[in-house]
Amino acid sequence: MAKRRDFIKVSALGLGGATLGIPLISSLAKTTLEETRGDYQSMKRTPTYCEVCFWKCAGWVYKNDEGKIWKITGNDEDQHCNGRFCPRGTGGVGMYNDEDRLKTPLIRSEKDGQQTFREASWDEALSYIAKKLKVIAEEHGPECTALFTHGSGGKYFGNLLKAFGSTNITAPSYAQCRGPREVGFIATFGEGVESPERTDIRDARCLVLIGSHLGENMHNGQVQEMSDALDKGANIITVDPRYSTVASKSKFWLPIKPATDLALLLAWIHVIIDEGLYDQDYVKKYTFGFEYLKEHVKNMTPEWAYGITTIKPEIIRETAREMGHASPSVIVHPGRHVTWYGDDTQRLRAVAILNALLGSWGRRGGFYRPETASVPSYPHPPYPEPKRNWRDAFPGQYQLADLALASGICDATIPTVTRDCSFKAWIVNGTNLIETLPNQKNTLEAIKSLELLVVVDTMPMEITGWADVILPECTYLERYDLVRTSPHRKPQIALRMPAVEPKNNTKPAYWIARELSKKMGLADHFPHEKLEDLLDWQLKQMGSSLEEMKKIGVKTFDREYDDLFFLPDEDIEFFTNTGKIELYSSALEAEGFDPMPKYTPHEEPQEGYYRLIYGRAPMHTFSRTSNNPNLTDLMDENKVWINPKVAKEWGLENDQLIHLLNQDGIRSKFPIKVRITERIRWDSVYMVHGFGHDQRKMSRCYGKGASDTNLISRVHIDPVMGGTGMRGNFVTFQLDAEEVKS
Ligand SMILES: Nc1nc2c(c(=O)[nH]1)N[C@H]1C(S)=C(S)[C@@H](COP(=O)(O)OP(=O)(O)OC[C@H]3O[C@@H](n4cnc5c(=O)[nH]c(N)nc54)[C@H](O)[C@@H]3O)O[C@H]1N2
Ligand SMILES: Nc1nc2c(c(=O)[nH]1)N[C@H]1C(S)=C(S)[C@@H](COP(=O)(O)OP(=O)(O)OC[C@H]3O[C@@H](n4cnc5c(=O)[nH]c(N)nc54)[C@H](O)[C@@H]3O)O[C@H]1N2
Ligand code: SF4
Ligand SMILES: [Mo]
Repeated sequence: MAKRRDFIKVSALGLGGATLGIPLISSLAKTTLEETRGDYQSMKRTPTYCEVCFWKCAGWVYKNDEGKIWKITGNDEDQHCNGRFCPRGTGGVGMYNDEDRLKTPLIRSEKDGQQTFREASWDEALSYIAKKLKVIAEEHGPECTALFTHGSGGKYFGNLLKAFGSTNITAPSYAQCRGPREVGFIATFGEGVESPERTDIRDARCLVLIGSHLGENMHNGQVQEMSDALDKGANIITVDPRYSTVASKSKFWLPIKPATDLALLLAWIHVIIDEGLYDQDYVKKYTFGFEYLKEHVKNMTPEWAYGITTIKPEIIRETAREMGHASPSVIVHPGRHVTWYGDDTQRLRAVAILNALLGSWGRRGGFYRPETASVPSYPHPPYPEPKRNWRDAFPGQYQLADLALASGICDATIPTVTRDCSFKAWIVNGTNLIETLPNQKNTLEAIKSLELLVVVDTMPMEITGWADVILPECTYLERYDLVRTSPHRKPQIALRMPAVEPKNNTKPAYWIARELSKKMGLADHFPHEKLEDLLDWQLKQMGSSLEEMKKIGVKTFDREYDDLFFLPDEDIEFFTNTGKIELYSSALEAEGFDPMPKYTPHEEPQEGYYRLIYGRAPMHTFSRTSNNPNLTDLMDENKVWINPKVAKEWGLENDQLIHLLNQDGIRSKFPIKVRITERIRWDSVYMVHGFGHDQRKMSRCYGKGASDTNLISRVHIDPVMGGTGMRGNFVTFQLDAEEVKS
């Protein structure tokens, strides 16, 4: 068998090797050594899929003779991870071990005139919620309730909410993340990119990454495929104002001026058409609007783009040729967190158009057609028809949004004279909205207008501090969940089952939702007392069983059709109005938007201010891992990256503590250490998202580093689909910072 590359090495890509990789390798290698001594392979193991991020890798949890979790590793059969977990997944056991976890239900109450939480039994907490929801439904209608969710429990609470009479179910992974990408690609190809992304990176000959920092963005399978592609000689073009880890592995690094990517994309389109580098047969056979596009980009030359992007014309031409020569095995990566400047759907349209010209959609080394295993749904009574939904708060707007907007529901919770759709109750499951939605003042105003806020979480995060009732869920290592059925090259399912008993007085979301349904008179919608019963029933219909899945963890099915890629000359009808790939978008035009993307300039920082940009660190996921004992060992605070030229002007030194002050006069709650580096442009500063927690109950991460969300008070809404552009904020420095006392 070929020797497998160690995943950790992948995270140590290039320059990052010196800065990120070494501590990562040494510290993980240490635990791995200790663990191997125990020969974990002979230990008892149970299957799971990881909940440390939303790539959902399937793996095994090994336990020693004392029943202690010893190691979590990947399942070899799993397409998401190919047997290898990332550092965060390996460290997932820290979520279980964290002594700061929520332990029992809590209800907001008053003591000596002060608000506080008191411990409650599950019965009391759930009765309290059911009673409140009933009153709210009688007074305002059940449609006034909303569910914010990110993670597995969403399905159960979603079922409950729909049974109750509300369809306002939303996740921040849309309007704060990949929404514009899905809308831009659906407008072009009639289909979205989905998650995991349908990118055939392993066979790509050229990969273009536009602010998509694979390697720091540690979505497992993609990073592995990128590493394989590099081994096979693929070239990477990275467009990023920051010298990211992947930039160091790239043939070209284009340190673009932030907020100008659309100009670069249009100039690339110009060159590709002008020099005939596009896939002419493909364009002729499958696309609509080529002549309009050609006319549209006629004057968008590299020289034009140079003045906007600061990228030299010859580099724009050279990189366009690089893509053209690799066509169709070239991916202009759609990215994932794409809510940047408010014109994001149009930027992603340009990305989609570029891929269409290069003929990469439906081609090997480009984009494949994923398939998803279909799991039978169980019979339950019909849901009531809601009288209204979140869209009523935005008449005529965001028609192309195919999912509910978390930020939209938040906005529509603040009562105004024009809006009669104000929400009165939120159930928040597995999303730390305070750190997740931009404009914290707005989020808090919405929360203060609520009659009921229920938070289901594992940790005492910021959002729990605002709850009326806190329901402690057990971690993914202590529960069953529905089988994972994500789209991939082959249809596949993965099982999650408990490796250990729930700690303290915590419960799985399924149990919570079902018990609540009983109190609300909606138990008919949860016919299975235990999730295992439902799983076994579903699995048997699919030709497997719970027993089998406990042994194998992952099961792969054959594809229904042999259509991973287009066949040569195949006739294809795309799900667009014209049945073609729309270079000219009829759907956008019908909604009154530009049918072809246009560059419009964005605001620039004033003298003494720098654009605030943010991203991921390989060993953390948003704010959810900041207190994880295993992962804080690897990184326990963020630093603000500042260009040496700027640092010199301000007299800053490495590791000096400073405060950041944004354009609206908002000061970072906590100070942050300076990191002086050539790896960031002089007009921007950079920090990792997920730090600067102000919940004292999280003992390891309280006051460590700064929160980008604190400073993102200005939001540029995407008029097409309502995404929240968050990179139009600017900060300056305040040098009067003092160490935070924990
Ligand atoms: N400023 C800023 N805002 C951002 C981003 C950014 O980079 N910067 N990124 C955006 C993006 S791309 C996304 S996808 C979103 C992500 O936003 P969120 O999904 O809100 O991410 P987290 O902040 O990690 O919050 C996850 C919450 O789930 C809890 N949790 C963890 N495991 C479980 C579990 O098993 N059960 C339950 N019930 N709860 C659990 C955690 O304790 C935490 O409170 O944020 C968006 N917002
Ligand atoms: N380790 C880890 N991996 C993760 C996650 C995590 O929390 N931790 N979260 C996952 C999720 S839900 C998501 S959505 C993804 C997000 O990951 P990605 O979509 O890959 O990246 P972002 O975090 O949006 O972008 C960060 C990069 O954009 C660059 N950038 C900033 N402004 C501009 C600009 O104007 N133009 C260009 N070209 N670049 C710019 C920044 O310098 C930075 O390198 O990561 C996923 N993977
Ligand atoms: S990429 Fe890492 S954190 Fe995300 S699901 Fe996979 S192992 Fe878990
Ligand atoms: Mo995301």
